[in-house]
Amino acid sequence: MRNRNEPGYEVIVIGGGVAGIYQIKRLADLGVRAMLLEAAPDLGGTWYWNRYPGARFDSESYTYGYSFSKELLNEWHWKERFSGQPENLRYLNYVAEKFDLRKYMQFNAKVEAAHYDESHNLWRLKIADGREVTCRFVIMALGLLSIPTLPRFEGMNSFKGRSFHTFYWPQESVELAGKKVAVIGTGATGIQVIGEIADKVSELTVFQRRPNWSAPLNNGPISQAEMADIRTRYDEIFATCARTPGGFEHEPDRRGFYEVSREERLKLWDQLYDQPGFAIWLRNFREIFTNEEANAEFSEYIAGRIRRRVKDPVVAEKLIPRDHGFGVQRVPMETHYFEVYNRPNVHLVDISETPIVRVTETGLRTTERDYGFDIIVYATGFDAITGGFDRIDIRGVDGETLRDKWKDGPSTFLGMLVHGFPNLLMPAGPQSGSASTNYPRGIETGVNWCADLLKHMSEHGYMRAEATREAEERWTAHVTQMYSTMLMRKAKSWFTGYNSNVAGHEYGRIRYFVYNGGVPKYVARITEVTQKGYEGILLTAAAPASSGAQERGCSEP
Ligand code: NA7
Repeated sequence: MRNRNEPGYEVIVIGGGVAGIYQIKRLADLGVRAMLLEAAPDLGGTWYWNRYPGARFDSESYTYGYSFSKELLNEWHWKERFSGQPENLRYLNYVAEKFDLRKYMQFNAKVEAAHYDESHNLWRLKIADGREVTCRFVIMALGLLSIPTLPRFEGMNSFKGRSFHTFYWPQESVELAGKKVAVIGTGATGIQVIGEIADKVSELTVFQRRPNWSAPLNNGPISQAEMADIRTRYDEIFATCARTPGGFEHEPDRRGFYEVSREERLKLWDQLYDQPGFAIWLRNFREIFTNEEANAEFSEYIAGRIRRRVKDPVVAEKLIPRDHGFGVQRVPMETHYFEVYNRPNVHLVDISETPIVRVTETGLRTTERDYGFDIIVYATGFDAITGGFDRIDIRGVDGETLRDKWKDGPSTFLGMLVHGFPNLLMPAGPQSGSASTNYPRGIETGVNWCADLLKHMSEHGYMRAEATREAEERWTAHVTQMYSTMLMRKAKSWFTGYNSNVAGHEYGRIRYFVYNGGVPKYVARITEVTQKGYEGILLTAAAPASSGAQERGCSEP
């Protein structure tokens, strides 16, 4: 029998999405005794869950896939420029099968608690089925948008039809034909689902509290010949992603907004509007992100586009955001979204004017009237970034809970470590380089860095890694300071920690969730930390039972 005070695994990875899958691959390659625990019945994370019609990448597919294996890159054919959920889940399964990773994964294994046992320098994890597993290192690959949140309307359980959050869209196909459907929420998800189902349902009623700025995705198929060409350019594509602030193929227009004439600006915007993906956001002038006037001028350009696409001028005006400018939050990408409102079976209800007062047995009641529905879809967003952490009882040194430590917002070192929580690593944590960028590119960076840290520790006999308080404070101050120049700081969005359905996440209590310095700066900083012998991280030898931490080395004075 195993000694209760020896870790059962060297590393446990929590979460089997894009980050967890690659993390376990790296650990397997290193020969580390590791296991991955996933709450869902199978792997895939975001792409396991979000099965709503229209769920797809906003990254170009070939920049979203993993870059670590040439063989994988040569084998996989992305069939659409912005691939949809079913294909994305097939891809992740393909990766897991190809590299024989399933043997390291346990499903239906919801971790409820993770407590650091200081005297034995190990983590004790409690799984919902009652098991306890232990490990030296715990790697949190919990996902940034993995905790869906519902409104708190009265009567939600009384509805006799079907209702679900988009995250939990049923696995079996949902009959939409002939149905009266309500969608609540017009964020990126609502915009995708509305565009996709409008012509499949009998009546679609959209309940919009605030409109979002949105622009055409301009998706399209990728032919065999195009894919063959992409394969020859993968090195170049990933090099571009590594060079750009967002980690995408899109490079900002480095001419100054006011250095070019208005005609030049309009010419650029006309071109960008027809280009795929985030070009409209990220190939734009950099002032869009920082300068109110520049942003307002561009927002007005997009408003003009909306007015041209929506026939009813009253509806068009309702679809134009007034409380924020274009691109101060991750831009929802749409496919025929605005044209949907020209259909006779689609109705827009502005719930900022006539709020929903309750859910009834047959539908929804606003301050104005009752609506009858067969299906209510909640596209109401997520307890973003820290939600996954808050749902686990994580306790570090002296029983301090992470939930308490982060109650007013996260503080981390590099978005990957937390002072007081030794040997807890987050390859794509809050304040890391992932959230505001092309997510898998950030994930690979974080996963590799965490794997390299473990390798370094193993090679040098270190058993315990903990960010110093000073390093964490400096990083968090740096992340906070970077918000000050960005219009994003004003956004009522998950980038600033706003969620009207989660107590304490009201607008105005800003949470510094994302690193805004861009990919190259982030990578340069974490590389510098490594090169300086993991500066800011206290690396020590094992802390054997009750003998206290026996410091063998410390990489920072
Ligand atoms: P978002 O962007 O947080 O959008 C949620 C939407 O739901 C937004 O329009 C909200 O309106 C609306 N909402 C939330 N709660 C309510 C209540 N109680 N009543 C009415 N309307 C509500 O989440 P998404 O899932 O769309 O997108 C998340 C990310 O996923 C996205 O950025 C992509 O990167 C992928 P509000 O704005 O709060 O007035």
